[in-house]
Amino acid sequence: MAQIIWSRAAVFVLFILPVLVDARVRHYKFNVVATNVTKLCSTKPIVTVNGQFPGPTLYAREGDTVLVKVVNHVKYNVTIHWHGVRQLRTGWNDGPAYITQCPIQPRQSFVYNFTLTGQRGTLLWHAHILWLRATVHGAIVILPKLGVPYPFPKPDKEEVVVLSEWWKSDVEAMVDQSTKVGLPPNVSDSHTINGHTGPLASCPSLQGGADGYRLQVDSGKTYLLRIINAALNEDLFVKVAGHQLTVVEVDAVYTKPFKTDTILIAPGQTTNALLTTDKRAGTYLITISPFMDVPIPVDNRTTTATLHYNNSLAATALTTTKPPAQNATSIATSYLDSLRSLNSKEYPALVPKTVDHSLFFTIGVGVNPCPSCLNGSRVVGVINNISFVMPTVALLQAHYYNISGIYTADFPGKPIFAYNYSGPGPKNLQTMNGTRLYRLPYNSSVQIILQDTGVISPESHPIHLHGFNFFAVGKGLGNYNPASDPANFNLIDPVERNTMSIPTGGWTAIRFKADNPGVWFLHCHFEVHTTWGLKMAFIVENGKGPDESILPPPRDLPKC
Ligand SMILES: *[C@@H]1O[C@H](CO)[C@@H](O)[C@H](O)[C@H]1NC(C)=O
Ligand SMILES: *[C@@H]1O[C@H](CO)[C@@H](O)[C@H](O)[C@H]1NC(C)=O
Ligand SMILES: *[C@@H]1O[C@H](CO)[C@@H](O)[C@H](O)[C@H]1NC(C)=O
Ligand SMILES: *[C@@H]1O[C@H](CO)[C@@H](O)[C@H](O)[C@H]1NC(C)=O
Ligand SMILES: *[C@@H]1O[C@H](CO)[C@@H](O)[C@H](O)[C@H]1NC(C)=O
Ligand SMILES: *[C@@H]1O[C@H](CO)[C@@H](O)[C@H](O)[C@H]1NC(C)=O
Ligand SMILES: *[C@@H]1O[C@H](CO)[C@@H](O)[C@H](O)[C@H]1NC(C)=O
Ligand SMILES: *[C@@H]1O[C@H](CO)[C@@H](O)[C@H](O)[C@H]1NC(C)=O
Ligand SMILES: *[C@@H]1O[C@H](CO)[C@@H](O)[C@H](O)[C@H]1NC(C)=O
Ligand SMILES: *[C@@H]1O[C@H](CO)[C@@H](O)[C@H](O)[C@H]1NC(C)=O
Ligand SMILES: *[C@@H]1O[C@H](CO)[C@@H](O)[C@H](O)[C@H]1NC(C)=O
Ligand SMILES: *[C@@H]1O[C@H](CO)[C@@H](O)[C@H](O)[C@H]1NC(C)=O
Ligand SMILES: [Cu+2]
Repeated sequence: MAQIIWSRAAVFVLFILPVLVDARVRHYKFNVVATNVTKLCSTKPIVTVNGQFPGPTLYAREGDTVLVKVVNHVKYNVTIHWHGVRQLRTGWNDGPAYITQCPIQPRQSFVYNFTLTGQRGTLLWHAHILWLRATVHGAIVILPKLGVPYPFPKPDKEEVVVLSEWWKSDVEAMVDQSTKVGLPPNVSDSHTINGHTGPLASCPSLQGGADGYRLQVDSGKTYLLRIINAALNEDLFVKVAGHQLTVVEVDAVYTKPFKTDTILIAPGQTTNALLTTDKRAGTYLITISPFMDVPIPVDNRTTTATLHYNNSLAATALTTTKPPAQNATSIATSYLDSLRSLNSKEYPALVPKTVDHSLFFTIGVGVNPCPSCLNGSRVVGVINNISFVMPTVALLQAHYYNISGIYTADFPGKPIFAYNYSGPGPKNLQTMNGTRLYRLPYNSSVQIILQDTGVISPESHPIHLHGFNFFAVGKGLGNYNPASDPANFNLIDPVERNTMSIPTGGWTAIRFKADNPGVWFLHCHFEVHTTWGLKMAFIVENGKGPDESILPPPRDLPKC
């Protein structure tokens, strides 16, 4: 008993007070294992790292080198992606299977080795193969360099809040089944908050959320919540009854602080927000609920947690709040419109002012014949009408070693023909497929218009680019107009991030500087769409300078 109390205390201290010395190497060991997680109210084992759900938080400071030894003890092939870590010249350690590495096979291991350069804040790590990231994920906390303050009042405490989705049935079996018959996979059975589900009919002890996640706070303090959306397929609204949240950072980039009573967070995104406990002592409801503004099925359950003031009496009433409507587009839009880079002297927004490569990508779905499918056809995910075919050799290896026949570097920079993109699309919904990449010279300035299509249905897609942060310089509804829309671009303080949602039936313009040589994945962070082929990759060539080439691969890089 004493042992348990001691170890809980230790975990708590570690959570809120990571005491880290100056720039150095940090070692972590990730054992990928099958685990029964009792707080999920289930005896079905799930794949975890070190038996934890969510997995361990990786703490480091800006400038640190991180070495993570990943040992695969499960029956699946595994890779881990350090989502948002720039991986300057170290693309071998990025993690997406068959893009930058072959998977770590059962009983094998691999040491990921990367340095955290020019980034500070919260990111996440997650499996990047199959649907394993459903349960194989956790936080990355990058503290500022020693002695460098936050550009906002120092919080008294910090708390990692990982949001996720949970299926009662085995996730891989469920996805295999849906792929076989050509139907969309089932939506999840609950959202989770730090591994706790909401109230579930199948689990009486969790009724009413009594055993759900509880954030214990003292009065009169400021907490930094490091919120992560590790869900597979859902944009989520986050609310805390009676409290406003001050957003200060997204995707490990500081923002201009702004107050909001609702946060919107897409899969793969992170949001740091300050919560001040200046309300009367008591218990306040926290709600996590989906945002989906078209009739596409989602897990529409609201998962709840509670904020408990320490000095409140046991009998204090619960202050509740109503989550936003599932289709609350106006709340989503006004939240997204408030996000701006901090753009201070210390943290400038280095927005590319000119464009060398102007790309136009349509993002959506198509329908291809599938004789073995229930319907005789199946929905595929496409960018510029191409459904991406995963290679069997990692693309970065094929690029580095000049192995031919793995990919072609002829991804089209714009659609083959123009149509009313945001309308229902052309009559013929059939697509192309292929392992086609787009080649970018080192240091070129790139603009991509990400245009949602209305094929089957318009939908907001969270697009994630590996290896870079980008600036979201513009957005709009309907079709992008190259004649009039650029005049409204924000080239001063647009939000800088690694994952950005395209508005439903609209477009987003992003810009980045291709200053990181390697092969870099761009894909929808809804796992269902990635699985269907909504992905592509860039080859960024080496530069001519001494530090402008990709480094040689690690010796222990897994083989296919
Ligand atoms: C999980 O629980 C089941 C049922 O109680 C049990 O058979 C199995 O051995 C457990 N697995 C692990 C990895 O503990
Ligand atoms: C990690 O990578 C760096 C190069 O980026 C290299 O110098 C260092 O030796 C590597 N460390 C290990 C333990 O492999
Ligand atoms: C999908 O959901 C349906 C309805 O809830 C259920 O009957 C079915 O078993 C689920 N399929 C899988 C593979 O879990
Ligand atoms: C709450 O009160 C207990 C007992 O007084 C104390 O140990 C703890 O640090 C307080 N704060 C929180 C956040 O639990
Ligand atoms: C949630 O979705 C289910 C299944 O699609 C539906 O039956 C139910 O009415 C929905 N609930 C709400 C509150 O929209
Ligand atoms: C949102 O959904 C509700 C039903 O759940 C519907 O009554 C309402 O019209 C929808 N609002 C918008 C703006 O589509
Ligand atoms: C089957 O395909 C038709 C034609 O593409 C489509 O309208 C229908 O929604 C599909 N049904 C299912 C269950 O996917
Ligand atoms: C691949 O080709 C490039 C350009 O032709 C060459 O510079 C490089 O040395 C080759 N790499 C390998 C590993 O053969
Ligand atoms: C494109 O489609 C949308 C949605 O159906 C429609 O509102 C719009 O008028 C169409 N635009 C043109 C130019 O046809
Ligand atoms: C997509 O590609 C297919 C196959 O080549 C073609 O039939 C179709 O017209 C194309 N659609 C669009 C929108 O480019
Ligand atoms: C896509 O590739 C598969 C084989 O991988 C092929 O059967 C199918 O016809 C292709 N579809 C199109 C539209 O080219
Ligand atoms: C694991 O990866 C290897 C290398 O790509 C592949 O040959 C093997 O089929 C994969 N195993 C499974 C179970 O998918
Ligand atoms: Cu998508």
